[in-house]
Amino acid sequence: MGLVLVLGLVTALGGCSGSHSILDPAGPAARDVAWLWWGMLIGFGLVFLMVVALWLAAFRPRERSEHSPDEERRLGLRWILGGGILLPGVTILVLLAFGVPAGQRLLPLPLPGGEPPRVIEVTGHQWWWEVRYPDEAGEVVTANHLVMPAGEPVDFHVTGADVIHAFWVPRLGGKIDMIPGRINRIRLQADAPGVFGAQCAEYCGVQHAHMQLHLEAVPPEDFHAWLAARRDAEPAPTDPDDDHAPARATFAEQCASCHRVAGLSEGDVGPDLSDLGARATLGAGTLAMEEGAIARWLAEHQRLKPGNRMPAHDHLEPEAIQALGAWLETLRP
Ligand code: HEC
Ligand SMILES: [Cu+2]
Repeated sequence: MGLVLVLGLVTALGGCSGSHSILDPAGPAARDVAWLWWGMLIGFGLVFLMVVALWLAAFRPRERSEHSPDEERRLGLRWILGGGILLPGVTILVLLAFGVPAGQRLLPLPLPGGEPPRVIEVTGHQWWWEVRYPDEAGEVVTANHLVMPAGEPVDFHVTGADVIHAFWVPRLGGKIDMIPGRINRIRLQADAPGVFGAQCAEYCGVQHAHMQLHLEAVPPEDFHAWLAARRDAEPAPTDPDDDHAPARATFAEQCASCHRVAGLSEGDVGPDLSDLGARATLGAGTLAMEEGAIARWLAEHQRLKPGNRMPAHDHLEPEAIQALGAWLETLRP
C-alpha cells in the first residue's frame, strides 16, 4: 500500500519538470504563477485540513450543552461571522495581494526608462503558428518555430486567423487568447537560453493537440545574427539547370498558391516555408525534422495529422515527392 502511494506520488511529481511544466519556471512571469500555485496549494490544503478537523469534531459524542439558548445563539453567530465572512475575506485579500501584482507583471506596460521591448507577432491558424518579426530593416516571417532573445522582455502580440486559439509557454508565463479581429498582448522573458515547449491552450478543432510551437531562447547576439541571416537570406535559386529545378517546377504548380518561399511564391494559406530545413519540427510538432521527414510529411500528412488543412497530394509520383522533400530540406537561412 505504502509502495503504491510512493510510486503514485513519484509518477505524479514526474509531471512537474520538463518542457511544459508551470512548476519549473524559467522567467519572471512564470515564477509569479508558480509562487501563486504553491501558495494556493498550501493555503487551501490548510483550509481543507481545518474543515476535516471541524467535521470530525462535530461527530464527537457530547454532553448536553450547558450554555443557555442565548449563549448558543451568540456562539453560532460567531462561527458564521468568523468562518463565513472573516476567513474568506482574509483569504481573498491575501490572494489578491499576490495575484494582482503577478497579473500586472504580465501586462506590456511601458518600462521605466529605456526602450520598449521587442515585439514578436504570433498568429494562430488551424493548426499551425505564424510568427512575424516586424523590423525597420525588413520583416522576417517563419512558422511553428519561434526564436527569441534570452534575458530581456519580449512583447508578444497575438491574434487568431480563423477561430480562437491560445498562446501558452508554460515555463515562461500565463496563457493568452488569440482572438480573430483583436490583438492581445503579453510580456514574457526567458532568464537563460533554452528550448521551451508551447502549446495551443484553447480547443480549436480536431488537430488542437498537434498545434505545438517550438520556442527557442538564444543569447541576444545570436538572435540578432539569426534575424539578419533570415532577412538577408538569398532567395531560393531559380536556375533552370540545377538539380532541384524539377522539384521547383512541381512546387510552382502544386504548392505555390498556398505556401510562400522567399523569391519564388507568395501563397499565404499555409506556413511560410522559406527556412523549412532549419526548423525543429513539421506540422506544428507532428514530426521531428530529420532526413526524409519532409517527404514523409508530403506522402502521409493526412494520416499523421488527420483533417489538417493541407489537401492530400496522393496524385504525385513518389519520385516527385522525394525530389520536393530533398529540395525543401535545403531551404535554410
Ligand atoms: C490548399 C493549400 C495547400 C496546398 C496546395 C499545399 N499546402 Fe502545404 N500546408 C498547408 C497548410 C494549411 C499546412 C499546415 C498544416 C498543419 O500543420 O496543420 C501545410 C503544411 C505544410 C508543410 C509543413 C510546414 C511546417 O511548418 O511544419 C509542408 C512542408 C508543406 N505544407 C509543403 C507543401 C508542399 C510541398 C505542397 C505541394 C506539393 C503543399 N504543401 C501544398 C496548405 C497547403
Ligand atoms: Cu487549439
